Amino acid sequence: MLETNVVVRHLERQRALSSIDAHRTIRKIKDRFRRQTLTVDEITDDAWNLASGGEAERALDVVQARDNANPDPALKVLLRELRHVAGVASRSQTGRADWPPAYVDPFPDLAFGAPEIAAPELSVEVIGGSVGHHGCLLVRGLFDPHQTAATLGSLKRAQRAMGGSAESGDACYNPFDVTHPGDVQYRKRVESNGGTWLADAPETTEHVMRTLRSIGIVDALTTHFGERPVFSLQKSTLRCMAPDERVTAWHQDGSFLDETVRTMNVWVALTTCGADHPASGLEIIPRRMTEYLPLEPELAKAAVSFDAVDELMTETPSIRPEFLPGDALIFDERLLHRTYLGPNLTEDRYALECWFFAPSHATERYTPFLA
Ligand SMILES: O=C(O)CCC(=O)C(=O)O
Repeated sequence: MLETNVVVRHLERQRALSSIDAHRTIRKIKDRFRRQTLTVDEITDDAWNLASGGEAERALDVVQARDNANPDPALKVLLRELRHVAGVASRSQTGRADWPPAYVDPFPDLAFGAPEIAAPELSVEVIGGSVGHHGCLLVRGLFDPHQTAATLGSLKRAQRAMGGSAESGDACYNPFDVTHPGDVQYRKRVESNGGTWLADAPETTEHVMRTLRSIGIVDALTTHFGERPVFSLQKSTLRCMAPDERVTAWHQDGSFLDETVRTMNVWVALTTCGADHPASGLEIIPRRMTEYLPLEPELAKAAVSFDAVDELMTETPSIRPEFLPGDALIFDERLLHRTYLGPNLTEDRYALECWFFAPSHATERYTPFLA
C-alpha cells in the first residue's frame, strides 16, 4: 500500500514524463504484455512506471486486458491499487455543466410503483429517465445465472477469507490500507453486520467490474455522468444480511454524502429475497424525491424521521419488491429506502451494493477507485 501512496503523492506533484514519452512507454508495455511472457513482477514494474508518468488509467486498462487473457490473483491486487491511483487522478475533472441531465420519462403512464425492465432493454436513457422521474429502476436478470453464481461464489470466498480462512491468497480478502481512525471503526461495523467492502476483496472487485462493464452499466454511467465513474472503499459492499427481525432506518444516502454529490447505486440481489420471501429485501418509496427529509438520529445517524416517512406514505405507499437472483435495483442518492427486516425471515440474503460516483462530484472523504 505504501507504493500506492508514493505514486499518488508523486502524481499530485509532477507531470514529469512528456506525453510523447508516455505514449512510447505505453506502446512498449502493450507490446510486452501482448507477448504474455512477462512475470507478475515485470508487469507490476511496468504498470507503476506508467502510473507514475500520469498514465494510471492506461496502466489499469492494459493490466486488465492482460488479466482477462491470463488471470492471476496477484494482478487483482495490482489492479485494485491502479484503480485507486487512477481514481484519485480522475477527481480533477470538472464534470458536466448540465446537471442533472434531462431525460424523457420512459414510463409516462406509471402512476405508482417501480419502473421495471428486462436486462436487454437497459440503456442510459432508461436508467436516467426512470431514476429522474420515478426514483429508481428495477432490472430483471441484470446478471445472468452464470454471472450471479460467479459473483456469489466470489463474495463467499471473500467472506470466508475475511473470517480467517483464505483460499487463494491475498486476492480474496486484502483490506485496503486506511489511515483514518473513523474508517477503521466503520470497516469493523460493516464487517460485524455481515458486510465486506468490495475494494477489500480484489478478486471480487475485478469480477464485478468486468461483469458490470460487459453488460453495459459502466458505459451507461460514463455517459450519464459525462466522465468514467469511480466507486469508493467506504460505500460499495458485499452483503450477507442475516434474518434478524429489527427496526431499520429509512434513509436517503445523499443526506450523509457531500451536498453536490452525483451518484448511481447498482444493487444486485444474488439470492432470492424481498416481498414475502424468507430473506430480507429492500423497502422503498417509489418516487422521485426532490428534497431531503428531516432526520431523527436516535436510531441511526442518517435515519429519516418516521413521522416524515408516514406522511409521505399517505401519498406514495412503500413497496417491497421481489428479487430473484440477478435482479437489480438502480437508484441514486435521493431514493428513500431501507433494509427490510420484518417478521418471519429465516434465511440469509446475499447482495452486491455498488455505489458509483462522478469523480468530479464524489464524496471528498471517501477513497476512490476508477471503475
Ligand atoms: O442491502 C441492504 O439491505 C441495504 C442497501 C442500501 O441501503 C443501499 O444500497 O444503499
